[in-house]
Amino acid sequence: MARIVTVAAAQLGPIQQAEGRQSVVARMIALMEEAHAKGATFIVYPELALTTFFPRWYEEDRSKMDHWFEAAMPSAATQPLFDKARAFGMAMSFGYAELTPDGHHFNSSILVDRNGTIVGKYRKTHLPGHVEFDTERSHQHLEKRYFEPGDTGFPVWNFEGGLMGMAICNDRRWPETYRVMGLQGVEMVVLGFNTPSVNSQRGAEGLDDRLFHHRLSCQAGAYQNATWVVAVAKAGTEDGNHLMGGTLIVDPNGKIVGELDHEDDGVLVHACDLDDTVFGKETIFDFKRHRRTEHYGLITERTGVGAPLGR
Ligand code: CDV
Repeated sequence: MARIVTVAAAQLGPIQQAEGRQSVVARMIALMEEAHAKGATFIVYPELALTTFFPRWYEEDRSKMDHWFEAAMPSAATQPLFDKARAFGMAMSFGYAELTPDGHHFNSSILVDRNGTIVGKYRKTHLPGHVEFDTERSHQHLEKRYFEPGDTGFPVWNFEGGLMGMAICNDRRWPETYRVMGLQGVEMVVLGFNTPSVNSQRGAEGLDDRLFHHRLSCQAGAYQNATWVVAVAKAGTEDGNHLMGGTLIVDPNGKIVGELDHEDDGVLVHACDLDDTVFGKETIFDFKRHRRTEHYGLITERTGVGAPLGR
């Protein structure tokens, strides 16, 4: 029997700085209602879904940015989202800025089961950007200032009848992200992103290139690990700063089965058969038979580029 996960990739349009959590949660609930009407049982929202992409704003005193973070989850503002999900019997995943009780700051995402229980948490590993204000850039990207690198690694959970993993935005560009989950047999990777449509250090790299790199990364990760990938954008213009769309679902053969073509709130629903992962996992990407770990040491021994091993 097929193992179907009917997933809704729930793209959010722009969230301005002035928009409060309550309003955003109402938009997320509207997307959930649409997803439910279209038969979805699992809804995936973007990275930092509850707020504007605040790491674009420099603040000398970092503690003044704590108001963008959630000290509890569910919080008062997000409780209605959890309630609606439970009423629909809808599993969900979304990203938010997490402030832990002992004062750590992470860019996090969670898996919530159909009963509204948080069963998994992932904290973003590959933080892009910089720590200090950079006058050379067309816009700031201060994730390294406001977040610590995640401490979770890339776990995979038994969830919705399959093996589920999470990643966040920049993580999708790194093959290690998918492979660590691939080695746990992952069948679906869900991820959210906030990607500026222009490279802040190279203005010539615009929307077409950014979308190309995004698709390339998600498709390669899916194919090379025989997994579904569900990638969800926060898109549109936030206080004058444009984020690309490109919410999409990739099958385990690396093919895009659906992609949104706008930058507003919207859902993309697809019935994903987790058994479609089997062929790739048992043939060309049967890791046990084909991987040669004796030659992969540099991947964990070195972070940056070092001396060549040949002559
Ligand atoms: N939020 C992100 O991680 N954004 C990065 C940008 C800065 C390149 C991304 O990989 O899309």
